[in-house]
Amino acid sequence: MSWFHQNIKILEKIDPKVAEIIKKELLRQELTLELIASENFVTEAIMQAEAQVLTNKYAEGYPGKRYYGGCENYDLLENLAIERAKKLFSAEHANVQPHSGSQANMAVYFAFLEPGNKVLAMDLSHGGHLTHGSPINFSGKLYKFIHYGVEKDSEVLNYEKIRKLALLHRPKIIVAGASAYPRKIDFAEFRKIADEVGAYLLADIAHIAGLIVAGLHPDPVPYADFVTTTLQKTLRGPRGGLILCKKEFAEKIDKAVFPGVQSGPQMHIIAAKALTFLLAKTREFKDYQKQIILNTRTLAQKLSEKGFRIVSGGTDNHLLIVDLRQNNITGKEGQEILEEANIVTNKNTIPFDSQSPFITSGIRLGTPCVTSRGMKEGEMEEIALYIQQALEKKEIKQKVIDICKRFPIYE
Ligand code: DSN
Repeated sequence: MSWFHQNIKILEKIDPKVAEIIKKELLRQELTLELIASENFVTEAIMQAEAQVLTNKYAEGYPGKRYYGGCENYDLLENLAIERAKKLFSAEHANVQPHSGSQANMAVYFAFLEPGNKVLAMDLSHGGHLTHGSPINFSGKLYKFIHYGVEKDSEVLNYEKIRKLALLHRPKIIVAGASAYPRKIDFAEFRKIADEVGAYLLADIAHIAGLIVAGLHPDPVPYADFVTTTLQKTLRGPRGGLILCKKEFAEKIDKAVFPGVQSGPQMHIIAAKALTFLLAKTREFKDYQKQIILNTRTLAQKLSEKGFRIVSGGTDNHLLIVDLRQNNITGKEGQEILEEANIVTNKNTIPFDSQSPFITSGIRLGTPCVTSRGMKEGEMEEIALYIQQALEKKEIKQKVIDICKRFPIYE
């Protein structure tokens, strides 16, 4: 009997309804091609770390300075996670408590900005993130964000234009990072701009953290004052956040996380974070990240050969954006048609999109999940064909199920 079935036995007896939904979800994950760029499949070891008695404890504060008794094991655990994070990223200081990437960003803003201060960040519709100043997010409501975007023709960042915006607006923080940008980000260039205007530099590497620790993307740690990330994407860890910073900012960052924006840390998640940092130092992890890049490049190339327009002409990382305008369907329709064929994607704006974020003109595809299943370039070629055939409304669901069965997630 598999690990999964053994671990759900008690729940099945006590709450069969919830257990049934979880079992249905396992089947959905096993039988669909998951191409959402921000998702991944954790190993059973990560799930074991998350599902432990550590969930029972309040450990507000930090190692050696807790507000509750009985925290000796939590001090050991949090110190272990902190030391591993610092070593993995070669960072001076790490805070492993943020519950999410949004809360990690919130803590940095809270530590170094006053309401109304200016921040320069990437436009959400060009690939940025909600917490980079969207007017419907706390960031855009509390602070005055100015946005840079990509160029209309090349669809890549123009650092000279970003510099000019920085000189004009003199932001207090510059945010470098994205959730839908398929190209490399030049953090050294961002540092120069930040220095010229006296701004702090925040690198939000939530999407590309795995590639960075594997040495496959420029590293922001030597350049940025603060680096934030999630662990559940390319890092293949639990859902949660992390902040790295220079030693001189450590106290302010720690105070901003707790008691500034959070109370009790989720210690069971911190156990899984510690394990993620350990695994990310292995040769297997580096090979996995290399395969993500090979797979994404192959998927982009094969789709392009089939006539699809890929935003910016390709990809350097784990994701690509497909512009569906010439296929006469919106991103929303594309996502829905693909889902009918068990291919899971998300609709995504393309730069200068005329459609709303709810409709969009594109879809975002990423390969971390299918790479975790063991798929390689040959399978990417198959997937590109299935995407084309599904969007042409051909019946290919069974073929998608067959390829998924060849690459089980949890044996
Ligand atoms: N929702 C994540 C993404 O899909 O990129 C970012 O928070």
